Amino acid sequence: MTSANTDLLKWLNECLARGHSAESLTASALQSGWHADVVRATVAEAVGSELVANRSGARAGGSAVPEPDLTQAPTFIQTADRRVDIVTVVKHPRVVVFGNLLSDEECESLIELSQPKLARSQTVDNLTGGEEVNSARTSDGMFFTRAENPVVERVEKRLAELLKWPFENGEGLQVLRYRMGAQYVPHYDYFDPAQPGTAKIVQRGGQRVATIVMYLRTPERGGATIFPDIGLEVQPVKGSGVFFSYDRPHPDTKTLHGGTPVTLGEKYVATKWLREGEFI
Ligand code: PD2
Ligand code: ZN
Repeated sequence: MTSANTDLLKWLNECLARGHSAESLTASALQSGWHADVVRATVAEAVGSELVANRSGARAGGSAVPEPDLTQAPTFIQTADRRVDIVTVVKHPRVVVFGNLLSDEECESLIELSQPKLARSQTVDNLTGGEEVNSARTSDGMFFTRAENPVVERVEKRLAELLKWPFENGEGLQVLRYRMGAQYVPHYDYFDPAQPGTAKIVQRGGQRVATIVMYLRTPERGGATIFPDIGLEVQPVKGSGVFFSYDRPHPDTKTLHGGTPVTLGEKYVATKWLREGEFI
């Protein structure tokens, strides 16, 4: 049996930690001239150890989940292009509030680029697996495809690195606009396994395992993201974001969350949902 190569293993581990997928790294290694058997053995070893590392945050029976590296209790994480602040950390549910996640220019570009497609928000219909207008969410929304434009791609790459989760496992970025009075009643972001439409939805990349809601415009009043099970309220401050993960599609993850009504001004967010596997 061919064994793993130490240099290649080191490089693979670094790239996986930055959010690159095993598939794209395999292709790069082959292109650089590594022997296919060596690549296969080394990727298998790197992916195996990555799953073990990621699983340390998951509970028995749960999936591996995205997780920023907070092992040294850092006050910030330096990504390739931005120093992101760690503002608040909760262990269970895993919630991390990031400051300085997006620049003002990125927030404004995302709002501007979303305008042509903004329409009354739709949520996935659990019964049919299709989409429907939902009275529980009174915002307007649209989806970008992954890497649809350079700003979206830059933000998505930053998130992959920050959360140590493959870029390819992310759904397209969603932008939501909440006008005065608009809200998002408390819900879970995972797909309910008891619903008949879920089987179809999870064919594309598996379950959702984490969410990051990024604030693009600060309303003057209201619009907090709330976690009723733990009494947490995150203020929607432009450029910051709230991340939370759920290692199983179950209320015991305590990830019930909602957006309180905007009572003055207007709130914009961009939400990124992360799947277990590649979202095609
Ligand atoms: O905009 C929010 O605060 C919010 C709250 C709950 C967004 C989402 N959920 C979401 O996009 O899933
Ligand atoms: Zn949500």
